[in-house]
Amino acid sequence: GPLVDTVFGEVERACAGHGGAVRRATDEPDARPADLVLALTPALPAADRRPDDVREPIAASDTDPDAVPAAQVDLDAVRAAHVDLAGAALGAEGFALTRHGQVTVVLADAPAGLLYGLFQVVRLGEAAFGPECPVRVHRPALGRRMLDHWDNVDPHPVMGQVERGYAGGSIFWRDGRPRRDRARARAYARLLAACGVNAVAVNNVNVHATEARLLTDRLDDVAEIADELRPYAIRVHLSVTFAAPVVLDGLPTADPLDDAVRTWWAEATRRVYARIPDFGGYLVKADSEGQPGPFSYGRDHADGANLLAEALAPYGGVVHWRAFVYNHRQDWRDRSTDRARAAFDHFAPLDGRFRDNVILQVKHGPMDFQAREPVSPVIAAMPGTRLAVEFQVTQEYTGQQRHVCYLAPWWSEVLRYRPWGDGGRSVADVAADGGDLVAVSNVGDDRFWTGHPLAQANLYAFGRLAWEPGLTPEAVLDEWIDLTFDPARSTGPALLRRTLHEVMDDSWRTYERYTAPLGVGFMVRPGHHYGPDVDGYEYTPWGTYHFADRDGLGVDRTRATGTGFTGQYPPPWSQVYESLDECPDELLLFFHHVPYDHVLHSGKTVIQHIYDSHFDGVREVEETVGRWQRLAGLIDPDVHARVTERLTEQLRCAREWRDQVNAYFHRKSGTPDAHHRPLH
Ligand code: GCW
Repeated sequence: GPLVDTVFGEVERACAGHGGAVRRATDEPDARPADLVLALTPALPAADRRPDDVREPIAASDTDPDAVPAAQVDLDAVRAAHVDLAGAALGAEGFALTRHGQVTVVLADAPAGLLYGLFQVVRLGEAAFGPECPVRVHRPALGRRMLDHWDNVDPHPVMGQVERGYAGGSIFWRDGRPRRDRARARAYARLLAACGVNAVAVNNVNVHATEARLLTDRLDDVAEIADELRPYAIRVHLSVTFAAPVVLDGLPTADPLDDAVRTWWAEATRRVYARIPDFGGYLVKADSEGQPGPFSYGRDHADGANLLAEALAPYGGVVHWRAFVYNHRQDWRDRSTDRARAAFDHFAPLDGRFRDNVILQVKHGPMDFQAREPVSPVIAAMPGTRLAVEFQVTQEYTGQQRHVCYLAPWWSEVLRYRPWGDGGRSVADVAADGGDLVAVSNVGDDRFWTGHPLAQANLYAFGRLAWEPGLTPEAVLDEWIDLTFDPARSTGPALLRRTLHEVMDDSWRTYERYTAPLGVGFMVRPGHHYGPDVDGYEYTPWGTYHFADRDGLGVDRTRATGTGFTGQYPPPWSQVYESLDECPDELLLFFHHVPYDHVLHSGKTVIQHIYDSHFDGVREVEETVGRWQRLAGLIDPDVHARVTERLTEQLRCAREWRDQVNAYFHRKSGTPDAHHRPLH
């Protein structure tokens, strides 16, 4: 099939110019259909290789007299020897990587497994061909590892081609049409498969007029993209508007319980599958930030999601139904409404009512992709519902791909968090149990894919953590460094690797230090969300407040005296967050309103922490700028120049954050800095 063709294409490409040869046993008359074995031997012994031979896996070759040509490997013997290793079925995507004599072998039950196995060989590079090659079975923890593109077909007057996109235009669409850059689309599919991503939503969750039509008369455009992604085992999903029957076909209602509406969705969905048989399903943002939804008809979100699920069920499709539902027109004077509560309040009571092909897609935090938030309590509240946890790879609130901000440590913390305390299941376990990991893409038509070249690491890390949530952020970064910069070929491999770790490992915490303090969030410029504006959202309808006054700051979300949000968590966290003594410092102002002289676990007062962390954060960016200079000459000059240019802006912006936040709290509190630094 096409996937096996892809694998062979990849191997042929790797062999090209290395004297390698590829033998495709599956083409032979006596081949059995289930024989998915990829056997690879290096073309030359390591000692004889030129530097540019080192990277690629080489299939069978007769240029090395000592190497056993992969083509001569006895496949039955390989299977027999490794049956124990594979044990249970490898599944649709799993593979076993092993060594058979001098031959590196990938075993798979299905073609996608072979593809992922090949990429694992590429990841290991030279090591895949030595005796130290790690022999093991790989199966993805999460069955669906999905990227949501917030891409518009017609550029939006405010948001442009990509909503919250910081990497140029859309990779799929340009000025109302598909881009039709096939090579680029293929290269993107290959990149995603190499990261482990297997599903993509091709348009923005805010579905405007043109994009609504992708479901019907513009379906060919979606099919075109599906054709490009399919050879790399990636399925296409579509964001649809809940009002589709009304806006596309003039039905009088989109009421989910109306028979004509149900028939409409059934028919529309039938046509989608007739055109795209492996279509993944629908993604829906309903009753959220102005998007239409079931509330308009007096129905709830289970009614809404089940309507689409019913239409998709005959074809095996799924609905990703977003839980990002809150009142974005709240009165800032109303202290009883708490945006953090909204998703739980709307959805937890519906647990058990969703059809089994509904996946409720929950942002990982209760607010909105801030640099620090607690884990959303919805994740622990819906045992009878399939959940997808949503991350944001695009750096809307984390520096917009102008700042270095390696997000894997943040996601890793979230995935390891145990909502029921030590010994209980983790967020990764909950998502793996019938659910997904989903992220908002950070890719555009930028020549480095992601605007900031180092932001590629976030895309890579998302895919890798979705495959294997237990990977450490440092290990993932090492993989990315190897694949991207190929230190083995550089003249300063140790310096290159060390510097990239120094620049990136802690960059998320650095970002946190110079922006909003102690989990309080926002303080960004309204609208575009870049740069500091402490009171920018304070008196707006968006529900994102810090409540700073002359005495203190933070949001009281306790049960005792606040909004009661802490009660949405199961124990022990309901108690930990409620308690001023137990609440972790980094989340203090998310859960509590405290005086400036409140003493943190760190021993510092809140106000002194604000000053210190902002000075520290900027100093760390200054160090990053210096470190990056050491890499001049060690990496591609264009990449180096692009990052240098971004770092200049990051430093400017970090200083602006420091000075605005420090000046603001100095003026509010009247408390001087213990170290007498300028507060402005
Ligand atoms: O963070 C907010 C963004 C919106 C986005 C929304 C969402 C696509 O500012 O641009 O809309 O979240 O997640 O739906």
